Amino acid sequence: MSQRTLVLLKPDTVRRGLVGEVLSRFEAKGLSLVAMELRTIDADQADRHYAEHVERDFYPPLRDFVTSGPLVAMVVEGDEAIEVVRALNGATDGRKAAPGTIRGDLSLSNRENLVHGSDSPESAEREIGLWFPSL
Ligand code: IDP
Ligand code: MG
Repeated sequence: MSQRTLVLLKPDTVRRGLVGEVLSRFEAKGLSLVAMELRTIDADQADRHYAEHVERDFYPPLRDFVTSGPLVAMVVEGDEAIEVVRALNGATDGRKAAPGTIRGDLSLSNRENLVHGSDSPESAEREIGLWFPSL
């Protein structure tokens, strides 16, 4: 079943010069790009995106991080794209993520873990509407 999902290449990916490396993994997997934009977000957009986490202890530094510089927001499409993207991303904590995954190969952090992928069809619909309202 073809799906769309929201992917963020977080500010650490841009800062570290890893946009090409990370994007190439999604492309090589066979996912299609539907939309892509370099964007610097404010705290309100961060709060909307991470609405489920705003009360968590880890959220204030996460908000600082995701607003700290440009990120790449994109919508990708393909067969079971939501689950496929999260498998490519790997576990949240880069220190524990499996080798072969984006986080497992390229991140040593629980916060600065390079990528975001929507976690369900409901999240994907909400997040695509938030980031790319014209889609
Ligand atoms: P996910 O990105 O794998 O879906 P979530 O649990 O939804 O992970 O958390 C959202 C983001 O918040 C993570 O990608 C990471 O950047 C950050 N985060 C999650 N848990 C922690 C933590 O315990 N410490 C610091 N940052 C965290
Ligand atoms: Mg999540």
